[in-house]
Amino acid sequence: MTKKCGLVAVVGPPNAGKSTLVNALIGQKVAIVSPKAQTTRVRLMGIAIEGEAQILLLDTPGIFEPRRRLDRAMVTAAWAGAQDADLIALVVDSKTGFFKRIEAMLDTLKGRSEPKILILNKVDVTPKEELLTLVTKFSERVDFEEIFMVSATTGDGVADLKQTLAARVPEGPWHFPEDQVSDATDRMLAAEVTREQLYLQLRAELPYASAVETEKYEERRDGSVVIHQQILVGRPTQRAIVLGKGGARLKEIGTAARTQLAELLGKKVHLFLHVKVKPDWEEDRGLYQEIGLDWVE
Ligand SMILES: Nc1nc2c(ncn2[C@@H]2O[C@H](COP(=O)(O)OP(=O)(O)OP(=O)(O)O)[C@@H](O)[C@H]2O)c(=O)[nH]1
Ligand SMILES: [Mg+2]
Repeated sequence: MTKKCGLVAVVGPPNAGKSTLVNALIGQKVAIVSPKAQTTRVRLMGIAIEGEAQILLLDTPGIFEPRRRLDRAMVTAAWAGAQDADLIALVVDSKTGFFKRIEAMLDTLKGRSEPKILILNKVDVTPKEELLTLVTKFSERVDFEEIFMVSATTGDGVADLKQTLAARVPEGPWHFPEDQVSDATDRMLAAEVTREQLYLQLRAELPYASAVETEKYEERRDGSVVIHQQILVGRPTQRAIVLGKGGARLKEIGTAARTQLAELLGKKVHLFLHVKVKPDWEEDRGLYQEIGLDWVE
């Protein structure tokens, strides 16, 4: 059979479940997920295989009204991700429905020439009637070639969606070896897994302005890996929150991140975390490069 390979840009508002869906389509965790909006900061390519097709899924940061420099860099990265895609998949949270922020996004989408599909996610928590109303509303605004209703967490409708994506990508050789699941390096993955734990364990307490930088990533001869990371926060009070009483919170974050990473990398992990106050980290060009974002003026 002829091989197929194509790029599907997964775009949508923050918290719609884009990363969860990308993981579900791949059948393995490649992207971090949290209840906090704006979890994904950089584009990440996840690689799914269905029969003869290699589907390159571009997970992007949520699209919203950007204000700060970091926000602007994230939204720029999201739209840039749709460039040259064979298909744009708009993912929305069907529970929160149709709102203003989505309308602006639909206007942008309308002007783009790539074929588009709509994915109504989180059907497990949305009444059926509301789904039908949404289908009508969205169809009035943009010419979607197909509309899917899925639940990325229960897996409902995901296999069907995957087959459709496979059928839609063009013929061509595979771009990645068949055992590769994403384009992220282990070093990047390590930083993301720690950031996910920060989000999961601190929730509302967590300062949005935090970042994780991997300072050292060293493979040892015994097959284990030694990782040193810095958690950057803007203020000393935020450092205290991340540390917790007697450093207990940081310890828990470290333990959970290490366990998760060991599982993903398939090797023993020695993880060392440090919290550093760096008030101006959002204005640090070098850091943007380290976390994979382009600097926007
Ligand atoms: N009930 C339900 N929750 C879901 C579903 N898909 C995702 N979620 C939850 O929605 C939240 C956001 O999921 P993410 O995958 O991080 O969303 P995202 O669109 O990647 O968000 P950003 O990266 O911030 O733009 C998480 O708490 C997920 O567990 C779903 O199908 N049903
Ligand atoms: Mg995401």
